[in-house]
Amino acid sequence: MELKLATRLNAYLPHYNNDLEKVFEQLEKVGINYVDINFPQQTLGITPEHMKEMLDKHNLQPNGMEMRFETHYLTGDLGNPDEKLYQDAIKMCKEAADYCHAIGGSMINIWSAHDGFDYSFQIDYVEYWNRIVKACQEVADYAPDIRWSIEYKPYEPRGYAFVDSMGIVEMMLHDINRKNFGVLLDYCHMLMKHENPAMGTALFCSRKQLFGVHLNDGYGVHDDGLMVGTVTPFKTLEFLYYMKKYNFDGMIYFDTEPVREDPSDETKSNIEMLKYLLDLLDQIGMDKIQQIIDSNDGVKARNLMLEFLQK
Ligand SMILES: [Mn+2]
Repeated sequence: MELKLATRLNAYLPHYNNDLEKVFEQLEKVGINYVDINFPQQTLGITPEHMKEMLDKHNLQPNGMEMRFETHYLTGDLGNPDEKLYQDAIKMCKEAADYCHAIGGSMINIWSAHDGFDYSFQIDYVEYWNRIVKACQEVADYAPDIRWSIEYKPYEPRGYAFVDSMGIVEMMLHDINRKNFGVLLDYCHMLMKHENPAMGTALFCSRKQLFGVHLNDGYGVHDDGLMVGTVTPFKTLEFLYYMKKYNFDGMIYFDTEPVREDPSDETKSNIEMLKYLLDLLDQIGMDKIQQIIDSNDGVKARNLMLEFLQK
């Protein structure tokens, strides 16, 4: 599996005076080859031509854009009941598509930070649902050559996020009904929902609906954004197993937050761990792992885990 590796630019920017070019220089040094750009924040004051030039100079491929809805959308993004704000959110996605085209990117990930609710009796769920579906159809048809994805999260910053889980996102994709709409799985978000991340890669990747992955780790309550494989290494191994099995060819983005660590040391650690875990799968062998899964035997599964540790 060819590795398309990206990482959070916001982990780097404060260390480099918010100079994107200096960040790109560092990314190239540590082995990152793809970039996702937060829209609009990280494009402000930078023409697409200049962005493309900076990417080319540092041998970085544009994956695409990550939608970031800020305080203007505090009451909701693509489902906002206020018509003006709703139209603003749709327009922002279309502008992201234009920028994405101009830099040669192919994917836009939507994390709707404010779509959700905090109180009972706060929103009309069916109306809200229909608005999100309609907005997603509109942006998908506006840029049919772009792969659009929804990144769900169970809560934070809202008490309840609207699209919060594997099941809801699949219902949503069913209603959006566009081939260029899929899902981006964020590993930490899945832990927060008590989902087993591997179940997500198996189900979505086998249906060709898995467009991207945010890899990280955490303790399941908050969006910790810890380094890959540090808290739940076996779950990470199983997550990667299904990505390999179903030939995932999208980007793996390290959505980690080095607060006290040097961002480049942290990225190198993420890449090292990812490669090590992928190599472990190869050492044991995909067929052998499949045989163990087929036996539906807890002790055999544990034996496999011990074998991973003994390699
Ligand atoms: Mn994420």
